[in-house]
Formats: sequence, structure tokens, C-alpha cells
Amino acid sequence: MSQLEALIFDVDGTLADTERDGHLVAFNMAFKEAGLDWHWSAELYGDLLAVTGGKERIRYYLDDFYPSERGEKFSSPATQDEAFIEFVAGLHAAKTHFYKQLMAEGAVPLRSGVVRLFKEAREANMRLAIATTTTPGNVTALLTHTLGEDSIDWFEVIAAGDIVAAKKPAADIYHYAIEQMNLKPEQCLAFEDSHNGILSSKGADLKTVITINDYTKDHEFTGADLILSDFGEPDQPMSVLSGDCDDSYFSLSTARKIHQA
Ligand code: XBP
Ligand code: MG
Repeated sequence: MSQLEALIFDVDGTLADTERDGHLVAFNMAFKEAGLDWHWSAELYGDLLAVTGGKERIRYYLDDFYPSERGEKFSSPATQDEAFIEFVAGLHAAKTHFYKQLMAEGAVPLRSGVVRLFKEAREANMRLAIATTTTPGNVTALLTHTLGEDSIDWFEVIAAGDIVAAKKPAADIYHYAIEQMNLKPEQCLAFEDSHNGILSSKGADLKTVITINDYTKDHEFTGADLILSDFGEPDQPMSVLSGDCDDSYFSLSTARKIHQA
């Protein structure tokens, strides 16, 4: 059995509740600024999360939700080909701008246990990486505004967004991160929060720990090596929802036990 060399973290939903309090808010701000009368509710957004990637999610909304909501297909300002791609890209760029602004305002804190786990991993010289479908600038904004400017350097690889052609649930982003670190899957442990996330990490043959959130608590996590409420803290124990773990909070020692199991 290989030794555990690296922890690879998803971002949205795993490190922070960025979907509800960050991305959703930013999408709606972008729609308003563009003069569109679209408003995604928190409930609708839960359905839209079936598709990863913000540009892909806008298209999914227009294809599968807009027509049934409005009784007709979306047909303005540009519905075809290149003009439409540009329209979606423009909306998404505005959304990214608003998202970064929200992070700068401190709108989304890191989830329970995240800072403690990063700190412990760094002190033990454990290698760290990120594998996410979100835009790279969003990762920088979340990390720097919650952990400080230097925190970007804590991660050997930040694999994000369009760096690979196929986003999660495809395994490409994890393959990319592992290759960049020159490691094998059996030397790493992945952290995810969603069904699409675990499809991606398992597709790359990675042992995977899940921390659920309100959007993903009913997702299917077949193959998960451990499912937790969150990483917990010494004075704020986590709940173990599935898997073999007696610890009351997730530490590097827990990570090593799950990796070896
Ligand atoms: C995250 C995503 C992202 C964000 C939006 O999924 O699907 O698309 O919701 O970010 P995961 P962008 O946590 O599985 O990586 O708008 O920048 O794409
Ligand atoms: Mg996620």
C-alpha cells in the first residue's frame, strides 16, 4: 500500500458553502445587470447544480427550465451559434466579477474544520492540491479572502475551470492534478461534496471523503470511503454518516486511516 502523499480538495460545497451564498447570488446579480428578468431561486439552483460549470449551467437553464417556466423558448438577444456563445460568456464574466466582489466582502466563510486541517497538513509537509470546475479567479478570491494572500502558494496545483475540456463528472480535472504532481491515484485522497464530484474523483481511482451540505445531503455517493457532515472541530464534533471512523473530528490521522483502509 502506498503512503499518503497528497490531499486534493474540491472547492464549491467542500471548502465553503459557495454555491448558495456566492455563485447563486452572483448569477442573479449578473442577470439583473444585463437587464434580464431571470431570477434563480435557491430551490431552482439546487436542480441547476446537476450541471457543473457556470456557462454550462446557464445553457442548461435555458434549454430545460426557461421554456417550461415561460411557455416559450428563450429567443433574445441571440439564440444561435457564436452570438449565443458570446452572450453566455459575457453573462458569465459578469457573474465572475460579482462573485469575486462577494468574496472580497467576506460573504462566505470556510466550512468547519477546513482551516485546522490545512494547517495540520502544512505542518506535516503533506502536499495539497485543488480540483474544481469553478473559474480559477474564483478559487483565488475565496482562498485569499479567507486565508490570506499567501494561501495560494499552499497548493502545489490549482486545477480549475476550463483547464480541461470536460468538467466534472468527468475525471479529467483529477487526472490533471495528479499528473501535475507526478503522483499516482493511490498516493492521494480526494475531498468532495457532491454526486458529480465523486463520479469525477472515483473516475480517477481516488479514495474519496465526502462532506455533505444542504444541496448535496440526498445525493448518491456510491463508492465513498467516508461520508461526514463536515470536518468538525475538537469542540464541535462531526457526524459520521457512512464509513468506519471513530474520530470526533477529521484530522490528518483520520485521512491516513481512511487512505490505508
Ligand atoms: C462547482 C461548479 C461551478 C460553480 C460555478 O462544482 O459546478 O461551476 O458552481 O463556478 P464542483 P463557475 O464543486 O463539483 O467543482 O461559474 O466559475 O463555473
Ligand atoms: Mg463541489
